[in-house]
Amino acid sequence: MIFEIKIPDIGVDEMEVTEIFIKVGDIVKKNQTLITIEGDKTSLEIPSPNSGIIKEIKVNIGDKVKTNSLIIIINKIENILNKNSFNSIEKENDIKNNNIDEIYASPLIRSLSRKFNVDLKKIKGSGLKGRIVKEDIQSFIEKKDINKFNKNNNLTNSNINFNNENIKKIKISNLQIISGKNLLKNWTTIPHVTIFDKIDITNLEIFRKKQNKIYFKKNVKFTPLVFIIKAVSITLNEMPKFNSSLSKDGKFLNISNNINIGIAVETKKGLLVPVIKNVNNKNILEISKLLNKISKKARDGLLNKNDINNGSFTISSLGHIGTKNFTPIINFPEVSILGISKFSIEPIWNGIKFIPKLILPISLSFDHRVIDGSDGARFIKKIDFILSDICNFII
Ligand code: CAO
Repeated sequence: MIFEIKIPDIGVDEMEVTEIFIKVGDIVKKNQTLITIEGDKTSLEIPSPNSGIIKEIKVNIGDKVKTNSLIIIINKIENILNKNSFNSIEKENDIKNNNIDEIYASPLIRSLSRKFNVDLKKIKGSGLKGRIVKEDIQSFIEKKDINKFNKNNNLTNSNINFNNENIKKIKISNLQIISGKNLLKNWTTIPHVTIFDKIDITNLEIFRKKQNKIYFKKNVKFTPLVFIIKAVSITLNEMPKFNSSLSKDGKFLNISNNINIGIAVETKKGLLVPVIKNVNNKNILEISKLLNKISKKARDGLLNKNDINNGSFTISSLGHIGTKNFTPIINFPEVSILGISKFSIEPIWNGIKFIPKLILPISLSFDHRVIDGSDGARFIKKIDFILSDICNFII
């Protein structure tokens, strides 16, 4: 008997077919995975509701499917075979299919394997009953990358011996491996321009110290970054191009209605970028509390997905360590990032004499496909204007 297999209720408008595990003529068992479909946030395996022989496959990889879309037609097995012959054909089919169904991996793992171009057949699963888990993929990629690196640098036949007893090997954390890949991609695919400036924050520092005295008893401490976040938020409101992302085809800009500022936080495992959401609706006290909360959460390894998603602009501050300046890398899909270095007293000429001023070096990297140098300069000047006269902007 012919049986039509349709997409069950997927709860979203449509999903994309990303894997097809069977071909016409294959014998499938009840509950055997037939295809995988993926949406923005999830990936689903569609199992066969019956045993049977695949008669027709109605979809191709890349097709969009909806609830009730017809995907496969099978001949139900009871009608053409008795149980014994099913068992023997089933065995033969396992061999013919190279046991593709015996790769035990969740849809998430299958989706990860496609993302990182990993052949699951080459991985021995370390999970229950040989199930492939995330760590298996990570260590596979790690090994592959080390081999590739050695090969590219002609190290396989060792002009440097990595087993040499004088060399200490340090394992790179998984976070660094993943963020390293993103940094490389962002650095090599986004045409960065970085402009540098110095901002007079003498008045800001006087104001900050005053505020810190007032709030001392409430256990609140404002670092310069809190005011910088506020100044950036005001500037983004006026110059929304900096709060956007470029469409895949590069033909239009998606301007974000929310000003969600990501803050680069140094943690033991590597750099993390938690996001303070809707900064434009927050005062400096709220920003200060949120900055403390998310940076602590990041350092304690407690950030969840909601803490790190939907950023629209990033700030990276190395001021507390003491750099003169640096070129921050844009955090895709954002189009610009602000770097903060260490402030110090500098002699500034006022037309008559040199006077000591507290000067903060900042750097703005932006995607030159989206932002012109002149707009970049205007952005920095606006931040300069706000920070030099902060009281007027926050009170
Ligand atoms: N110049 C001089 N001193 C500065 C400063 C600056 N630009 N910015 C901060 N400071 C001071 C603070 O005032 C504070 O000093 P006091 O205790 O005397 O007031 C001290 O440095 C420590 O500040 P902080 O680090 O606790 O707080 P913050 O708000 O400045 O920064 C955070 C928070 C989470 C951004 C920061 O701790 C951090 O992790 N930075 C790392 C960012 C990073 O690694 N970026 C990557 C760059 S590229 O890879």
